[in-house]
Amino acid sequence: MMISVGVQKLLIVSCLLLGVLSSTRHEYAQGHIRDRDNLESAATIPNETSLTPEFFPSEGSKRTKISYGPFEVPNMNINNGMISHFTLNIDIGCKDCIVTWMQAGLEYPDGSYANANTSLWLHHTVLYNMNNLDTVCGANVQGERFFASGNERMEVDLSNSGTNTAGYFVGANDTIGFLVELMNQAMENQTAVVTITYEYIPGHPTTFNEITPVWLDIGGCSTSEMPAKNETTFQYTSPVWSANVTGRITFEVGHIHDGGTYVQIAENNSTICDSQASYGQTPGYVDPSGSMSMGAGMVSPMSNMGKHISSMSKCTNGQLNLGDELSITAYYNTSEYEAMTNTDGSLSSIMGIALLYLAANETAASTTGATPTTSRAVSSSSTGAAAIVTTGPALVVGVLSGMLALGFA
Ligand SMILES: [Cu+2]
Repeated sequence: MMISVGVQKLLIVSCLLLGVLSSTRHEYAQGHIRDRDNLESAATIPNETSLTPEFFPSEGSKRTKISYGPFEVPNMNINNGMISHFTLNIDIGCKDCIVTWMQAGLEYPDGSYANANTSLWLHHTVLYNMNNLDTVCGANVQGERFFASGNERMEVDLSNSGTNTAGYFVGANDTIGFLVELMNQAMENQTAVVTITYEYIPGHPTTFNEITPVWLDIGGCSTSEMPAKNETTFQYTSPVWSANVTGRITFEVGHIHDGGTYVQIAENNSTICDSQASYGQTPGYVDPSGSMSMGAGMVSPMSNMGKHISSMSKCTNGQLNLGDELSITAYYNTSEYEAMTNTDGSLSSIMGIALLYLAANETAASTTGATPTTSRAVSSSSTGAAAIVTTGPALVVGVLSGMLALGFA
C-alpha cells in the first residue's frame, strides 16, 4: 500500500477527527454537522460518470457525477434512523479548477432514486475546503463551507446558468471535507449512495472571478439547530454579520426544514431575497400512502400533510460591500405545514440557513470580463486564522481547534 507523506498527514487528521468525534454524543452543528454517534469514513472508491457540460463549453468545461458510499442507514428505531459520516479529502472530480455548478442527489446502490417516498432522506450534505477559512465564522468552524444541500437537493448554480464568468476555485493542493447525514424512516435498514454532480472548468481562466461563499445561519457560528414549535407560526433571526468582503452576488438560496415557509435575507435592513419553500412538487417528496406520520385512522388536519420541502427559490442578484450588515430570518408555519418529528413523536430541531455566493471584489456594474482577483476574504473573527494551513501539523491544530471551538465539552 502506497501512502505518501501528504496522505499520512491526512490520515492523522482523519483519525484525530474520528477519535474526537466518536468519543461522545454531542452537537456541533455548524455546517450542519450533528454527530449521531456513528461517524465513519466512506472507504469505497467513488464512482464517476461523465456528463455533458451545460455552461462555458468554449472554456473546455466538464460535468461529472460522483457517487459516495454506500452508506448503511439504520431503521427508524435506531437513533431515529439517522446516521452521519464525515470524510476528509474526498474526490470532487477536479483540482486546480473553477467549479461553476453543483447538485446533490440520493440513490440506492442499483442507481434507482431514493427520497421521502421510499423513506430515505438526504438529510444534509456539506462540502468544506479545509485549506480556506470560512468567511463568516473564520476559525470558529472547520474549513470553508462552500456547498450544502438538504433533501430538497437544490442546484448551486454559481455562474447563474453561464451568465457570470465566476466560479468556486479549488486549488491543486486543497483538501475537501465531506459531511453527510442520512435519515431512514422505514422499519428496515436501507443502503444509500450519495451523489454530487459538479460542473467545472479545468485551471483558472483569467477572465473568471473567484466565488466567495457566505454562510448565514440562525444559529450564528455555534449551532445550526434550533427548537421547533408545533401548530403555530414562529421565526428565528440570525446574528448580524458585518461584511468583510466585497462582491457581486451571483446566487443565493435558503435552507429550512419541513414546517418552514421561507428564508428572508436582509442587507442593511432591506430585504434582498426571499427564498420560498415549495412542498411536494414531485412524487419523491410525498409520503407513501399509509405513512407512519399519522396513526392509523387519524384524519389529517392539514391539506399539506405528508408533503415535504421539494425546492427553495433562488435569487441571483445583489451587491455586497465592506461593512454591509447582513442577516437572515427563517419563517415557520407548523399549522400549515407539518414539522418533522422523531420516532418517538417529539419535534425534531429545525434550521435556517442561507448560502450566498459572491464574485469576489467584483461590482454589479462590471459583470463579465472583470479583472480577476485571487484575494480571499479574511474573517474579522479569525484570530486563529493561521492555524488552518495547507501542510504540516498546523492543519491538525487548525482542525482540532476548530472542532473544540464547537463546544463538545
Ligand atoms: Cu437542515
